[in-house]
Amino acid sequence: AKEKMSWWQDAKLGLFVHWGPYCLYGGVYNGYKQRRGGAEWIMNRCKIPVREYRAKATTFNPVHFNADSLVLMARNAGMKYIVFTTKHHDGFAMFQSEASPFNIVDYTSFHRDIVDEVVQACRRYQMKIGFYYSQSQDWCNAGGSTARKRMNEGWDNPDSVEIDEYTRVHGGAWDCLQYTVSFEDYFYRVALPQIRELLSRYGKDLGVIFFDTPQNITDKQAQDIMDELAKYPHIIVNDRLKRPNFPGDYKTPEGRVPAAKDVDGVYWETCMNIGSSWGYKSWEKNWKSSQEIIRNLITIAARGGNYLLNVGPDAMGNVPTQARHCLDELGDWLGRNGEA
Ligand code: JFZ
Repeated sequence: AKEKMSWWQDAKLGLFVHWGPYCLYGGVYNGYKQRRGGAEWIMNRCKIPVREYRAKATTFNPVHFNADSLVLMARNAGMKYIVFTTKHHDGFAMFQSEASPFNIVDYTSFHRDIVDEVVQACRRYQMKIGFYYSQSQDWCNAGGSTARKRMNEGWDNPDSVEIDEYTRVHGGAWDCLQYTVSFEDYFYRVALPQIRELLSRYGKDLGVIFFDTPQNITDKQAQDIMDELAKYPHIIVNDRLKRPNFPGDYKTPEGRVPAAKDVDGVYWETCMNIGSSWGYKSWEKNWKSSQEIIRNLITIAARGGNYLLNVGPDAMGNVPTQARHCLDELGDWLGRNGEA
């Protein structure tokens, strides 16, 4: 067993937070409900032009956000770590960055460094912190990858027939601003420098890095990230940096509880929504009951895994009431049933 995994294996339960300017749409674009995929994908699903999405992002002003209450919410639910989206596929950094002006401090009038506030609050409450970072997909920084995979599904923007055609012949990109430089350029000018920024600021505190959707990245680029991480040997890395040569430290079956025989003897974590979307969805109807969540936790723990439960704060910085309520009930149950 790897020594660095011991706190993680004991933790069992964590909070996933998907938060960025996509929450301003809440799963609705021009009055049209985005049908497929999580609401954090709205820019891609509805083919929102880069300039338009960026302009929307400048209005991000979540004045109700309070990192202490987020961390306390997790703690009261019995959670031992938080994995926070420092940059999702839209490319917006929730931290100040020299590598791209498209970040919460330099691009909005909010100006507060949200990642820094979350890390500081985690320090105050002995909560372990992990960072989600989209290393390959980046829809607003030039050269970032744009999800070639789902091209043939059709898009959720009813007005997008022309955009669809453009997308089809441009490898998933829907805006000429996405193609002005190469992926190589994006990777070494934005992704790797931002990872360095996060590590140099918080490497000591960091428990986990959660990479995602490894398309486009080369083995050389993945290795360059691993070389940075080698300076912080205590940091745990998931299995989504680059397949198949970078298996990371644990497996991430998503949205489901795997069969016991499939996860025997491996480190694993299931991430799951309380609703049906990772990012905030204003018209969410499918909230899971706390009973379902508790049953999942028990099964996951019995099979030796971790449970990473997700919430998506809204434009003001509030966690939806239904999610909050579910976490309250989870914490109550753990309190009554032996959580130390
Ligand atoms: C990715 C993201 O695209 C999504 O927005 C969210 O952040 C989620 C946690 O991760 O989506 C995935 C990634 C992997 C799988 C499915 C969806 N998978 O392995 O089945």
